[in-house]
Amino acid sequence: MHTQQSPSPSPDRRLSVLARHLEPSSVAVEGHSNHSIVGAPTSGNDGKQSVFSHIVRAPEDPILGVTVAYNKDTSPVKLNLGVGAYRTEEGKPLVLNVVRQAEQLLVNDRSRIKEYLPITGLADFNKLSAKLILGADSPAIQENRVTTVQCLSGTGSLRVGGEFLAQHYHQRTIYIPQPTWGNHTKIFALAGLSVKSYRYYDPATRGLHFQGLLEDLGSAPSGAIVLLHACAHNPTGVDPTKDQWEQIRRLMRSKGLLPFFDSAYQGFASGSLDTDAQSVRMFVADGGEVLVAQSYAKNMGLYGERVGALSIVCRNADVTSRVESQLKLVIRPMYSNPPIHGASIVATILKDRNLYHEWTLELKAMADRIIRMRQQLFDALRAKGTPGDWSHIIKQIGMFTFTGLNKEQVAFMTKEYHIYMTSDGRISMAGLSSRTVPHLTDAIHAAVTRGR
Ligand code: PLA
Repeated sequence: MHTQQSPSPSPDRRLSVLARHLEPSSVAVEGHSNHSIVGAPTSGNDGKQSVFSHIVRAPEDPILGVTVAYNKDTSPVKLNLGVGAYRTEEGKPLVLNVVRQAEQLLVNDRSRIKEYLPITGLADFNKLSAKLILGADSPAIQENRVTTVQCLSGTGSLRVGGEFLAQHYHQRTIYIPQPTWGNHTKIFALAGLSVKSYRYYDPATRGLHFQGLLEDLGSAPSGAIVLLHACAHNPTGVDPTKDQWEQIRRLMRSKGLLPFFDSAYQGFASGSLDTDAQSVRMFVADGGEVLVAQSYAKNMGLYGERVGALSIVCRNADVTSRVESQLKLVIRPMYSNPPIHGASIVATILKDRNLYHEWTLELKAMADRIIRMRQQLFDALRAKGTPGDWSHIIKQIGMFTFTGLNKEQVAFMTKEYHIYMTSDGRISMAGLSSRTVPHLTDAIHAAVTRGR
């Protein structure tokens, strides 16, 4: 046994231990007799089958698998419009200027340490995140009715919220829009909720199926949870109008349905952080309870840093603090506490007036470029005389266009044009540039006129 005084093993000894582990004829581990391990099903050198040999190969993820296929393609004209990740006009990933500045400040600050964060994450980050989504002057925040916990981006925030509800909420059914982001079903089902859907999109009008939505939520059992996309609905790019949100709110409150907002694109829909938070704020303003999952993946370009937050707005401060105490019990056995770096970047930007302002400009520039891509693609299809009404491309908002192209047309475009997108016909407008619009236009034209 090593004590604090004992010297660490010499490099030679470590090497010999390593060599013994690698040697096929010996599986002995120091301090253990050989025969306790030889012949064990996991020993690997006895010609026996793997204990995992029954495992069947899983399919790739419907969204992230598109990137896997794209990476394997060697064509110089290949184009990835699958995952919703922002690209510049040059087709390159973008690290925001403000993020670079914040990182520099963090590196220069010698007082910064790498200790564990609390289970709930970085306190400043949590406060600022709640303000960002609920509004700086939100009465709910002032009345201490909001608990916010830092989670692993949007996905982790949804999962923690789902786990909390499955353990502590009386109604374990969640209604998700049809269609929705593909991961929603799995996140909530694995959290232990029963997942049902409500009508959302009407393929005939390529718009909101408002009547269907009201009917389905109207017949949901009292207390059911309802997943709502705060803005820039994925994959359809179709959001309710302000009036429609108000009707949804009234219906949900009258039936005691519990809203769970997924806010993965704040600032990306309209270019304004406040406008894109309007739906959430309407539900908080009536004093009722709300859950919100926030992601900084898209609006701060922090995809791989995995920064997000779950806020639960409750009726009063006392309930709120009890809810927070239970959230900690949900988080601790999952990943103990969240990572420090990404949340520090966000907090640095949100609390500095100048950085914050600069961020809003960079965000607006990204949103505007996406909107320009919509116009360019629409104009190009019109100019080419491609059959069909393509006006939905400029009407839809956010990162994606739900083109209406079917599975076969998508497969054709991938095979013949090396254009990669999800099989439901969703394209990430953020992956498009003026340079690639003509190629996409040719592909769409060929796909829809094929066999005519
Ligand atoms: N919620 C919605 C509606 C999303 O579209 C996404 C990401 C998330 C949550 C989760 O994002 P995060 O965990 O990275 O914060 N959707 C992407 C990526 C952009 C993905 O599928 O993971 C998409 O292409 O749909």
